[in-house]
Amino acid sequence: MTMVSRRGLMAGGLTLSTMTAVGAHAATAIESKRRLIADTRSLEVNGRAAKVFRLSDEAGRPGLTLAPGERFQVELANQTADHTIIHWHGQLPPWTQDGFPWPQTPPIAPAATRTYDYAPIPGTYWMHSHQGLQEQSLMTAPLIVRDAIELREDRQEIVLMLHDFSFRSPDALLASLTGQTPSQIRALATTSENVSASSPPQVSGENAMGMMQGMQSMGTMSKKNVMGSMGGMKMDLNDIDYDAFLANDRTLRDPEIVQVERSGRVRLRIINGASSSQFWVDLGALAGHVVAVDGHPVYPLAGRRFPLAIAQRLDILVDLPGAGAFPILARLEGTRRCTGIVLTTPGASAPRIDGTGLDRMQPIDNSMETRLVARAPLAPRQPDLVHRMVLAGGMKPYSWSLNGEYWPHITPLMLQKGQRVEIEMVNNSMMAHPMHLHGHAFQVIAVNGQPIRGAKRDTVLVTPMGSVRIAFDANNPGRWPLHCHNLYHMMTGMITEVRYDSIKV
Ligand SMILES: [Cu+2]
Repeated sequence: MTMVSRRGLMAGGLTLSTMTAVGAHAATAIESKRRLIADTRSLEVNGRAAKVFRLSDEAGRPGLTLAPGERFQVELANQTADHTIIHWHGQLPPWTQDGFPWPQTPPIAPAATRTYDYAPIPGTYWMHSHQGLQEQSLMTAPLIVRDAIELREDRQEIVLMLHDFSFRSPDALLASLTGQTPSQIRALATTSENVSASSPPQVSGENAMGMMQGMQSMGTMSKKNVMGSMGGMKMDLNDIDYDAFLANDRTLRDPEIVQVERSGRVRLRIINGASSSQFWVDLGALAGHVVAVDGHPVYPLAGRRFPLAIAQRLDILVDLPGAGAFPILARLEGTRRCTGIVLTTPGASAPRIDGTGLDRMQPIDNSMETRLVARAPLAPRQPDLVHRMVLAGGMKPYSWSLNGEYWPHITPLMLQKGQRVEIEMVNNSMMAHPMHLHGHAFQVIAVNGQPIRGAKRDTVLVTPMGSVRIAFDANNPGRWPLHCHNLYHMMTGMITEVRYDSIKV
């Protein structure tokens, strides 16, 4: 019981230092399961109500926050009228608890519950539905796993979760992209040879920019909000024109105001939970240091603006320069649109931010990625196995593929337990793809053919016509999705499977 009240205090935004003494024995004090409830709610966005999903703990707070050393012992209750399945994004559970609708792990029926029990890894994670388009309707929440070192650093923790929001139904959004209904899209997946796609993988050498053989499909692309360019070619951004962008469920018309101490020390945990939108995190006048990406520590990287692809997270340490109001903005790539929260010290009033006067943001890129260095890199080792994967597709017709295949008609990437595996992802399209591998933390070891000893992550951006090579140790046998985390790319085919050969299907 003390645990519940302590977490209640934390949600109020007190500095963690006051709770450290309790936190030290919290791990042993917890024996009962956490309860996580999936249900629906009414959310007001810019004065208009919408029905959306909700994932909350037993006290009604979004998602879950686990104490240092606490196991992920959770009972998930589906109180919606739909089947659902929740994925613990970036965590490394056994594959049967990962939350993907495999035949072996079907979705949870309405009114049913499912239990989970695994050792979580610390950091900033999140959870979201992997069922249909539920993620777009905010079946998403933070999953924060604290560790003892963070508690000792005496910083106020501020979670900032981003969403893209439309009053239109997700089905209607998808239909407007494809010109088809969801059932027609499923039928399309069975006739993938009708869709213009790149030729099978023909990567040669390390230089992805040599991958120009798929360029013939680009002449067919046209789009009203085309932005940016690459060598004179157009690149595509922001498939959907959203009604709003949310920061902790609110827009900048009425942003969340977070009380902070004068000269306070904070840890921002920023989660891009948007379905199809990528942002620049903009600290404004503040200077910050990125200390973790996708939950995994990196050597501190200083800056004021940081790219945040779909599904990625950033832990940023900020030391406030005294008293005042400090907006923390998330600015949509390729536009002037933004959302955010405001940190205010006692007595300071929050400024009105309407986004006018802001400059248009460039597309996000991998300029930060190449400067990140993992604090706990993989041991140097030659790969036992290298898979090459071509990312392709376009706006007309709206469909996206991996190695020319469309889910569920795919050929799994096979591997064996104990192998060091590398995957070279080559983007043959004019859109960036945030690629997510379930069940493993990978290290980014090359960007656009340039070798790096980069960050460990679970989601990495592969820029238009660019390439990224990742490495991981095959240490978690199972069936694991590897997919683009743009929901509409995934739903039109851009997902495949990484499968251990020991798994019988
Ligand atoms: Cu994509």
